[in-house]
Amino acid sequence: MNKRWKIRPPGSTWGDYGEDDQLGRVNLLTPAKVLEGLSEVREGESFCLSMPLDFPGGAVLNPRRHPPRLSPTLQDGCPCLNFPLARLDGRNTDVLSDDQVTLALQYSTQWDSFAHVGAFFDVDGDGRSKKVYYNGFAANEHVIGPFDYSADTEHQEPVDKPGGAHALSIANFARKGMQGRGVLVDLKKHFGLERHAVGYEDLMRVLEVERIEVRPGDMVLFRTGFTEVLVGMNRQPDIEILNRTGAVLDGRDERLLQWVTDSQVSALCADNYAVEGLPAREALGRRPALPLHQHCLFKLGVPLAELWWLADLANWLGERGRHAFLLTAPPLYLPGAVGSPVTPIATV
Ligand code: UVW
Repeated sequence: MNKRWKIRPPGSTWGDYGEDDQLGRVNLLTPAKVLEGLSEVREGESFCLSMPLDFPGGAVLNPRRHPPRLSPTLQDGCPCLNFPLARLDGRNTDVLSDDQVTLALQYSTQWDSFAHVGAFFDVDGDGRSKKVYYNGFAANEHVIGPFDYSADTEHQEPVDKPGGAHALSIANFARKGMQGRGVLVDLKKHFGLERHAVGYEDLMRVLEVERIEVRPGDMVLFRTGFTEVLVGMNRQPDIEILNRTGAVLDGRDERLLQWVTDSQVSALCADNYAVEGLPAREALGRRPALPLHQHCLFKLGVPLAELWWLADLANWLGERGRHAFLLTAPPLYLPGAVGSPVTPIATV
């Protein structure tokens, strides 16, 4: 019996990769998978799949997330930018600059860890739902915040423990390396720049028409054109336009979710805001607000990545009728963090 759960969510992979597993489908990024990615490298050309991290600009895409603020560190109380070390010792010839940043970790091109979205679930089978994350890691036991919030009242208890994701943090993916075979699906080519909810049928048609083979362990990248429109707004995003821009996965399409399960992809990455469409389509009764996030991050252990820059890679591959490449996309090795900026590199 597992220490943290007796009952796992239906359709989840909890326990499949070990009792204490924190990598989920990322386990499929094996040495063989890295070699498979390497075998897709034919020209040795590399593409940076990140936007500059001060995009989107402002806080309109998500009011919780603000642009990075850079500042110099302090050297004896003096901002350390262009600081002559001769001020410390007259013989020194050096000039020193050294800085720091306040950064919302999911502001721009990013990875979501499994600590990003959990759910209420009755892991003990005693009729009481608990706040848990992938593989039963528990809120305020493993993923610790300043308050223990209750769902249906204003009630909250302060938590007197060191905060952060002590399990499931983004550091797990950094240590793993996030390298393997990447496959790009160009949804912009098929659905244009208008908002379009891509369901199972749509996706199957694109994979078939493009003859794209998605193999177990692949990291799948969806190009929608969203960041292309966003970057064109030059850090002054127009949210009305963006809310109507680009394809999004339909997280309420059960067949699409089943495809994510059955295909055994190791990660889903997109150039749009949330991979899935938010708000998701209406659904009756109690249900996740972020259904694809819940399916991937909570149930399967499939990381999501968002706001990637895919235009250059997609155009290059498209001109050559190619879809696969070596993807190398480690997040920051930042223990305790829920999300992370990333500078993914595709090598073709
Ligand atoms: C949300 O909070 C909506 O998360 P994400 O950036 O993963 O879409």
